[in-house]
Amino acid sequence: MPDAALNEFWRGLDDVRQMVERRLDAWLPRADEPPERLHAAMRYSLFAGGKRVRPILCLLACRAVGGADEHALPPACAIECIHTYSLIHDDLPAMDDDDVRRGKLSCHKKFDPATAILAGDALLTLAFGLIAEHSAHAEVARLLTAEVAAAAGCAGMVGGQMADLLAEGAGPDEETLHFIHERKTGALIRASVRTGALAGRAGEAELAALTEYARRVGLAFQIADDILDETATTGELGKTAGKDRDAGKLTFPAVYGLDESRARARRIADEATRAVAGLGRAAEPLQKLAEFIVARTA
Ligand code: GRG
Repeated sequence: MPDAALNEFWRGLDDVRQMVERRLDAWLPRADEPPERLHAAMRYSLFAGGKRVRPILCLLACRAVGGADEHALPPACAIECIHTYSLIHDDLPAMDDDDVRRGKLSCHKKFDPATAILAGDALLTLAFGLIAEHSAHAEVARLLTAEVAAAAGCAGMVGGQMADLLAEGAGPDEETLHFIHERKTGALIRASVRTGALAGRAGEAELAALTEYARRVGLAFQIADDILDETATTGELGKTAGKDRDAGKLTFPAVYGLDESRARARRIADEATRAVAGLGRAAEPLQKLAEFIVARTA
């Protein structure tokens, strides 16, 4: 459970969250633009109430290296579009088959499976358009495109999802667990931090420190997610609780148990905090965010 100061810090990020919401709203096709059903579905899932952890990481990483928010907004919004697409597709009957997401009906339940597939496809494609169109410099756009493509594709999130599906019911296996988590969730979180740093024109040492931070935060985030799946309610999570265990998923609690998983998450968050200590006060918000991520209850 986060303490009062951590909750206060999380609420204090509302300004960042609202900046991202406004920009996503401006950059997405309007719901009354044809084909209205597609645009309505994209907006329905994108504005269904996500925590915006990835855009926040991107903006805080950019600030940590002295960059302007404006430069981080294209990758921050692009990554949130990709994250939302992954949730829409993950909820489909052919994947995790879930009716609830972000506390609302999942996209294919609100609309229909074909619309949900297309809404996900369109969000993924739009993401790369946002980076190409709104990045301040062509060279930065190139770096961001490569970073995001690697994180979202077969070497990252999609590959992790495939490995996750293949591992269902296979029994506890540490190596496969790490393989899946580094890709399925870790890759996009790592890209959130690294694209923020790249957009802010980080130096080599800054980028290396932030990459170390990001690897650990990605892992800590997923461990916390695995723990919450077992300990929180569907109401708290806004998605069906207890599904991982029921589906025989390879999770941290399945391999290490709940107590050891909690201890590992805290240890990894501490390592994340130390990784960016050299960046000084500018990195403090990232350090607090690492702490919040493992203490969160939803
Ligand atoms: C379908 C290509 C494809 C990939 C799906 C991300 C993913 C891969 C599946 C989602 C299933 C899942 C529970 C993943 C683990 C962690 C995770 C990504 C949780 C959701 O992220 P949050 O907590 O969600 O940031 P909000 O709604 O706050 O944005």
